Amino acid sequence: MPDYIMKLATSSALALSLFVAPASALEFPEWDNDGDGAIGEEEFSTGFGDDGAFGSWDGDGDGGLDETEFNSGFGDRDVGTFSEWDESGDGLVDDREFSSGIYGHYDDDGSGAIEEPEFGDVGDDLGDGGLFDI
Ligand SMILES: [Ca+2]
Ligand SMILES: [Ca+2]
Ligand SMILES: [Ca+2]
Ligand SMILES: [Ca+2]
Repeated sequence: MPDYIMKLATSSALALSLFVAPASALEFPEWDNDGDGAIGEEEFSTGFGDDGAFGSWDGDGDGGLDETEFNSGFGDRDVGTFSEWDESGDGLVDDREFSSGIYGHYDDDGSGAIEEPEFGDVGDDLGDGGLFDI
């Protein structure tokens, strides 16, 4: 291949790469580890890592959200009632109940998985400091 074509190819590849947006943490395919077109509960919590709101909402650090912590965390978001989230009924939403509650909240159609359109809502709720930090 003549030199000038090589140069052209190289420089246009460079130019192209400038237009490719950096990978965002909210790219659906990156969360869908097994590529089945849906985000399972495990993939979901992996995606969030430690970014969940749970720790910062647990004001007294007892490892669970009582009703006051729960309500002040969600504010006036429509996520259902505290008792729906507290599956064990012990008056605290622990981290497991929290993540399954969050998951169920986004699984709009109750299919047991978060598909790409549902995933869009996750992005809408994700602030700079993590989920619901807006
Ligand atoms: Ca998957
Ligand atoms: Ca607490
Ligand atoms: Ca509980
Ligand atoms: Ca679903």
